[in-house]
Amino acid sequence: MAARKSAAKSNTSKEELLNYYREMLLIRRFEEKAGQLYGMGLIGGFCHLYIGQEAVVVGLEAAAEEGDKRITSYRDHGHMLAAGMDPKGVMAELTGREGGYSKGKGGSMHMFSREKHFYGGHGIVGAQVPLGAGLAFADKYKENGRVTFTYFGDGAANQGQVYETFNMAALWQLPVVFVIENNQYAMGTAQKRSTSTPQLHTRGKAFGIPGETVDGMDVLAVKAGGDKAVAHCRSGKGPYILEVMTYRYRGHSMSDPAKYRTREEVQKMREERDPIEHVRELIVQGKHASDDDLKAIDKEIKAIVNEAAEFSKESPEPALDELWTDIYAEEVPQTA
Ligand SMILES: Cc1ncc(C[n+]2csc(CCOP(=O)(O)OP(=O)(O)O)c2C)c(N)n1
Ligand SMILES: [Mg+2]
Repeated sequence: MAARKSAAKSNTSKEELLNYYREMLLIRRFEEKAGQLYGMGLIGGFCHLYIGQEAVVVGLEAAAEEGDKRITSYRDHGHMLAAGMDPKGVMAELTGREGGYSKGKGGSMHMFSREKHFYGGHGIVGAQVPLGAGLAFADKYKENGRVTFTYFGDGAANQGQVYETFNMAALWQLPVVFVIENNQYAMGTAQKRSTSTPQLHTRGKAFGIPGETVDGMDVLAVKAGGDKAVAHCRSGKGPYILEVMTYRYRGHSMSDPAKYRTREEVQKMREERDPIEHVRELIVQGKHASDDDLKAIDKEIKAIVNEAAEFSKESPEPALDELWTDIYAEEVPQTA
């Protein structure tokens, strides 16, 4: 892989780098395994993999504090793992089993964890954006200093409800970081075919929302951008837009004919810009770990993912009477 410069390289500690490596590798291996289970017919319905985009969520989670919230689209497994959700519960939800986060009734796009402040998992393009502002509104109301990361794609950035949300979030100065994961495609449509102004971080200008763009294949750049965005929101200055330039290696979902881009384009990104290889290089260059140490981490991650896959096969299917549960809220949650 070609050597890359990284802005924050010099002052990143060994622990931090190894942590990024571990977290991104967990997402990558988990997603590869999910792809395999899908191929074996163990996962039904939709399944959108996050492979290639790992540095986005790992960098931003490093900028988050305990109690901060996150909400995203259907491309959500990486966000759950980075938020600290249990890989077993996530994988078992993918296979539709009782041990899954939604007891096997939600699937890939519909998982939540109040404990980890992860609010889904949303299949309707852009729908999570106003919900994210709502979460931030609750925090502002409670004056608890929390920030909400509201993730959406470049395609979703052209949705009407995003701009209604920008207006209200700016009007009410809500502590929300709008993270636009610009992977350059919305299903099979390249950004240049759909988008009149491709600089998505400037989309808040009309509402007075500042924004910037960062390299989403470089976890250190994402972390630095995240720190700035979070500081802005936490200090009471209102929303911030962070456009993160990234790339997905796999198809839009598991059923993608992949005719809208060349193999060479994908190959080039994998070879020259891979976010995990990048951190691996920094670790090796800085002599923070030997090849054997890195191999041990790879093994450890593989074991976690294999265990999750086993659990997702062994956990039973939900009982039929589960059809009648979790339909209406039994209590209105009153969180502090
Ligand atoms: C309102 C709505 N319109 C269309 C779809 C079908 N659809 C699902 S994903 C998608 C593309 C979204 O692309 P982007 O926001 O860039 O996210 P990415 O998949 O690249 O992560 C579309 C059009 C949908 N789910 N909801
Ligand atoms: Mg996209």
